[in-house]
Amino acid sequence: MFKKILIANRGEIAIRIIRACKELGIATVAVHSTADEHSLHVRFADESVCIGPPESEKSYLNVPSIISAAEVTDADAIHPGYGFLAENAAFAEVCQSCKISFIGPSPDHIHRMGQKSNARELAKSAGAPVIPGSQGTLQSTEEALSIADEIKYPVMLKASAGGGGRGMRIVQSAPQLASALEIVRSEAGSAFGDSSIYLEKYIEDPKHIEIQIMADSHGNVMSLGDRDCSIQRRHQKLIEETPSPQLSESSREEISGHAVALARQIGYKSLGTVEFLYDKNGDYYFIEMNTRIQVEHTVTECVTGLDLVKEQIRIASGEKLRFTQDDIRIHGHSIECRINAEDPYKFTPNPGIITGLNIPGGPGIRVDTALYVESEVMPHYESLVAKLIVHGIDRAEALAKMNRALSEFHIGGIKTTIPLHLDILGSEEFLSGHYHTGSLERLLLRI
Ligand code: MV4
Repeated sequence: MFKKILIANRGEIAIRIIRACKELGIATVAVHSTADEHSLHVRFADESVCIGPPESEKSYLNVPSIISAAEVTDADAIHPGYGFLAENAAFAEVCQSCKISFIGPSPDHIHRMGQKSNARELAKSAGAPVIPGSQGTLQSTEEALSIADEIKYPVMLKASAGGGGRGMRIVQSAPQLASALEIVRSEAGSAFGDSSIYLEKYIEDPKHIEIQIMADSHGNVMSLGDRDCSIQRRHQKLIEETPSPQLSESSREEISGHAVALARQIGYKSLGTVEFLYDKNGDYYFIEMNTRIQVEHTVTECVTGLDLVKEQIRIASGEKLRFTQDDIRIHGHSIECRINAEDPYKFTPNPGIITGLNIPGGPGIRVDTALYVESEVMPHYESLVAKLIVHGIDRAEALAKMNRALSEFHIGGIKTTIPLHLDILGSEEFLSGHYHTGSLERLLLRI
């Protein structure tokens, strides 16, 4: 097992990782920008190193600075958290060449899944259903026109280096295709330095269902169930829950089976998330695989009773998982609300100093946050300031707990998404469980 882990992140996830390390008896090194000197993650770690000025590019994304911090503190592993360097294959490779363990999958797995057209082909060969579309990347406008003609419009053009909603465009009919292709190509070229594009049939208003998988280096691969992440706006998730309401047991099992088969086929070793779109006919399709610990891993922790960060660290150190698929039981229902420092109806960032804080508690309530009174929410970083997670015996109890906890939650000094969460929880569509990726935008038009 590792003796010392450097956490290449900030905020709630850095604290989450430090907590896992402490329970495993592993020493911790925090890294921080000059703006984060007084942050909780710095205080909670055994040691800390300043890695640069406030801007992410110069600190949390500054690879030489982070590697130097690991070398001077003699850390034997780096946990990247989510965001920042978490899915950067080049960074994972630098760690490897410096004899520092990267807590995540191999650079090759990160790279192969980061190329979304390649991920699609890998899923296809593992037997998972993929959305009708191109094979690999598009070679010409003629090829795009002929595939779209065959699968029928609307279609979607996607940048292979994109993902998570970046570099995508819907095309309604043939006359628009050539110009849309040029636009997506040029945007992808400047945003990702890679202009390869693929094409899929456009699925209208799907549910976003993802499967948490876990695989060790001893051939043990398992599913930890699904999450419904359909409540999103502009590809930012707001609410996640497990199990997904309105998903039949048979679909759940099938989708999980495809996620496990994919991980097994490619020899994946770490935690991972396999994303699917689930359409109005009950058909589902693989879209992407994430190779990091995700923000919403907490709901899976609640219903499985596992500590996913500890398992991720154990896997990276080469340990064998102490349980198999048959040991996994799903208990009750869990929901997470992401509390962002934003104007809840304009979705504009709202940084500031925290003047007061009342954190909800009681049975079945978990709050992951780096906030404290007089701490500062800065404009340099993403606006997630707290995750409120509830766990109940069923969905009705989880919903009641979430309403109760949201009403107790007070964050003074900044605007947050708490009022919007209360609106969503009161909406008929959310209550019914029949919500999809278009539901939130439609709800916002009515309030
Ligand atoms: C799609 C789609 C419809 N048809 N692909 C957005 C994020 C990225 N992971 C894939 N995304 C989508 N891909 C086809 N062929 C609709 C979306 C999509 C979406 C997906 C998941 C969650 C929220 C979404 C919101 C809008 C669009």
